[in-house]
Amino acid sequence: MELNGITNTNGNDRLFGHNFNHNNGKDPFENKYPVFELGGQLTHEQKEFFEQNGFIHFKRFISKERVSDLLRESENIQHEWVSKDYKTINGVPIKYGTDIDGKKIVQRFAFINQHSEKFSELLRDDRLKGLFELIGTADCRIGETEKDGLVFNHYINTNQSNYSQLGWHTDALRDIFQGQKIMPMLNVGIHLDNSTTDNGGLRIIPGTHNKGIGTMLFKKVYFISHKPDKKEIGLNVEAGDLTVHDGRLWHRVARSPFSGEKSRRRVMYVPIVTGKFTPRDVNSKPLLYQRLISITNK
Ligand SMILES: O=C(O)CCC(=O)C(=O)O
Ligand SMILES: [Fe+2]
Repeated sequence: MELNGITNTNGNDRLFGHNFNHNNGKDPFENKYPVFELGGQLTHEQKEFFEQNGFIHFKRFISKERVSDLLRESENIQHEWVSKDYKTINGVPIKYGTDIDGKKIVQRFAFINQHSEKFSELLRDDRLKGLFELIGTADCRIGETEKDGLVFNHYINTNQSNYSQLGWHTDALRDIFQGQKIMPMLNVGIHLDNSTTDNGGLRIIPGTHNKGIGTMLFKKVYFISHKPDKKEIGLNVEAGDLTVHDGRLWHRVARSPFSGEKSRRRVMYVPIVTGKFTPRDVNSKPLLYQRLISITNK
């Protein structure tokens, strides 16, 4: 596979677990694409990689201690939402499911930043503003009150889980459902579990972000198709890493071939947006894509 001039022989053989426990001394989090550190300002090399591929991976954005703290905080918020039986947040359906111990859990939180200082503080990190340059317009902002705000995804593969995968999609399609022109946007992922490609996880097709509207609309059947693509790559991430993908990039979340604890994967996303300010509030109604995510992808 061609990836920014790097030949990726990556592993379809590594995708489904053949060498999960014995890496022959290799770092299981190594990737065939270059990884970076996120400072205050992007380097020329980082910008170029993103422009060509539509995604970029930064190591160790936050510490493991901070990750644990955020996971604990999500459990507190989950406890509140489950006990109060909230159905939606700002009109976005909450996805509930069951954990391996039979406990009811939240598998997709929207606007979690509006429910805790720890999450809202994370979005004020100055390094995130450095990413605005990847869009380049003057009015870039973190979508704290727009789209789905800071989303917290919790995938687990059990019989009663409602969320173990997510079909092919681009995030920019949401603008069409909102009746708006497709605007540039970035989706920033903050990963909270270690996740290697042989345990499911994010799959992207590099370079599909700038192939025009036909590719964006019709490359796959939105949210329904789960079939691996010849050109897809998986990302090996550690808890605390940050990834960015262009809103028009095709991606999916593969189900873990394992079940139970080993399949657990928690990752947050926040959009960086530009153009018309479209906040959501308690009176907002679900959009079609929000319903689709909530009813598909078991
Ligand atoms: O879980 C992931 O890594 C991706 C989730 C995603 O694509 C989405 O929520 O739109
Ligand atoms: Fe997505």
